[in-house]
Amino acid sequence: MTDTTGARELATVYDIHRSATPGFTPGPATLQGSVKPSDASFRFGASGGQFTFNQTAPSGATYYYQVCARNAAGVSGVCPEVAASDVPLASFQASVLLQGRPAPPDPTWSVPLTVTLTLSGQGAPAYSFAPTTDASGAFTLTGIVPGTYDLRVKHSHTLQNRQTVTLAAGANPPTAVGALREGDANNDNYVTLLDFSILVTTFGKCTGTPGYDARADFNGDACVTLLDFSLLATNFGQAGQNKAAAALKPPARTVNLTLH
Ligand SMILES: [Ca+2]
Ligand SMILES: [Ca+2]
Repeated sequence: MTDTTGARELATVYDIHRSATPGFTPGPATLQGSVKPSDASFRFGASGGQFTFNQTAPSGATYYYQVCARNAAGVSGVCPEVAASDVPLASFQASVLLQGRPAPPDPTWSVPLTVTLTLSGQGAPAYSFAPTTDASGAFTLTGIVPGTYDLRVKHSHTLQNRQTVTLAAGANPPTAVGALREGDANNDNYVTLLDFSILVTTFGKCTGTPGYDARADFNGDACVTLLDFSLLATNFGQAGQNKAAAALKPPARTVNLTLH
């Protein structure tokens, strides 16, 4: 809320009241919280001073909020009122393609992912999810404020895919994220010699064997074999899709990978 009335420097506390009835009379029963000058980011006495008051209210109704200024002399007789209603939220199903696995549906297609949604033009993600795909590589995200987002999807040993999605309120059409490229054993969003080194160390081993390192099991069959090496070799030298990390792209070079 923005304080646009005069004499704001006289207020020492703002009380926030809520009711389901418009034009209600604020009192102890309607008080939801108070904001004081010491609260972060609120500049008392400055022109255009703002503060934010977040509250999760029961769904399905419109609520009316009043903000009353208060100081040692008492409570202001003028308490501006605003109405707040449910924001209709968006949901959508997305699916990834996973490399080196049997045709779906197959249990090896069920994997944990790191998924973020970032509002276009923003730096920090608005949402972070950790879904597990079903046996066909699909997952569903819900509870999202409609808008246009950068969708980023990564598995711990694949490169990241990024694309723009525009979400409307309610269920949206499915989004195909595409193939997540395998080979990023150390999860830095590049397939480099560092990943090859991890694979070499655990090559020929299966789960349960001392020294087995699942980070190099790119095709999810619980062993590190030539199949995994082949996936790494296919994607070697590539980087994930991530505008923010473009400056970190490693120098181009040619490397011959040989396993003995
Ligand atoms: Ca890597
Ligand atoms: Ca494998």
